[in-house]
Amino acid sequence: MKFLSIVFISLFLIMQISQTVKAGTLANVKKNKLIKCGVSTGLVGFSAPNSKGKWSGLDVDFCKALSSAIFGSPNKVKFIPLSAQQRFTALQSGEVDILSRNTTRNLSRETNLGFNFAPVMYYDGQAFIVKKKSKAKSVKDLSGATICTQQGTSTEQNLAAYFRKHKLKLKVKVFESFEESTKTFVQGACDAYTSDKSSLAIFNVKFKSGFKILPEIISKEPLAPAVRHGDDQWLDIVSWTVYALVAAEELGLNSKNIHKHLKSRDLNIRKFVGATKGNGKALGLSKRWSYNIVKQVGNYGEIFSKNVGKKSILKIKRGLNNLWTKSGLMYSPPMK
Ligand SMILES: N[C@@H](CCC(=O)N[C@@H](CS)C(=O)NCC(=O)O)C(=O)O
Repeated sequence: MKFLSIVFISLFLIMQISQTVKAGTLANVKKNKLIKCGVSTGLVGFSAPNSKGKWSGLDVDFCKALSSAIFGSPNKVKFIPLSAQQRFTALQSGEVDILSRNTTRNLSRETNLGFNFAPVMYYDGQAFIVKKKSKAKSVKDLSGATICTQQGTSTEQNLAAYFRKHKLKLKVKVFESFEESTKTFVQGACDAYTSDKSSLAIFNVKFKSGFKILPEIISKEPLAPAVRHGDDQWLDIVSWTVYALVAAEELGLNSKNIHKHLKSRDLNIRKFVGATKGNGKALGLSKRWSYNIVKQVGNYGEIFSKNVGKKSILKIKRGLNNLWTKSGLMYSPPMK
C-alpha cells in the first residue's frame, strides 16, 4: 500500500513537472496577457522612462515589436528596470520573460549562465570618455588615472584586459548603479568613464559638449535580446522578431506604407504581410504577426533613427548597424 502511494505520488509529480516544462514562455505570456521585459534602469536611446513613467528606446521598441507579433498590439508589455548586476538572475529566475537590455552576447553568458541570444539588435564596442579639458588624447594616456565604470558588465572585464595587455596602470572605481557611476564622473571624482560607445553620446547632449570620446574602440559588444535555454519556440519568436524588423527595411516596408502592400505581387512581401500564409503558423502566431510589428512599431531603420539615430537627440550614425546592402552587418535570412 505504502509502495503504491509512493509510485502514485511520484507519477503525479513527474506529470506536474512535464506540464510546466511544456507550458513554455509563449503560453505563460499569453496567460498573463503581457510580456515581462527586462530593460535597463534608464539608458537614453535604449530604455529610459520619462517623467510619466512611459518607456522609450531601441530595447523598449524591441519588446513592443514582440508584443505586436504575439498580441497584435504593442502595449502588452511590462517593463522591469534592472541594473547590470541584477539582469541575469532576473532572467534565470523567470522574473522576466526576455532581457532586452543592451546586453552583450558572449560564450560564457550563453553557456554557463544558460541563455540563448537572439540576433544582434545593435553592434557596439567599448570606448572611453574624458572631460574636454583633459590632456588625454588616447586610452594610453590614462595609465594611473581613475576610471569609472559599472559592476557586472563586460566593460569592467575588458578594461582590466586592455590595461594588462598594454601595461597600463589600472585604477578603477566600480559602481552598482549607472546613475551613481556617471554622476561621480561628471562631478570630477574620476578622470575617465568607460562603457559601450552608444551610451557615451548622451554626455555631450546633457552637459553641453564638455566631453570628448577617445578614439580607441577596445572590444566587440554585440547587443542582443536574451532568453532562457530550453524553450525553442520562444527563441524562434524572439529571433524572428529581430529578423522581421530588418527584413522589413530590406523589403522597403515601413510603418507608413506597409498597408499598401497587402495586395503586393511580390512573393516575399506577400509572405511578410501574411497575404500568403505560413510564417505565422510555423511560429505559433497569427498570419499578420510581422505585418503588425511594422505597422505598429516600424522597421529596424525607423526605430534606429527615432531612438538613437538622426531623429533622436543622440544622432548616432548607422555604421555597422546599417543593412548589409549598405556596408553594415544587419542581414535577415529569408522569411519563407
Ligand atoms: N554591454 C555591456 C554593458 C551593459 C551595461 O549594463 N552598461 C551599463 C553602462 S552604459 C548600463 O547600461 N547601465 C544602465 C543600468 O544599469 O541601468 C554588457 O552586456 O555587460
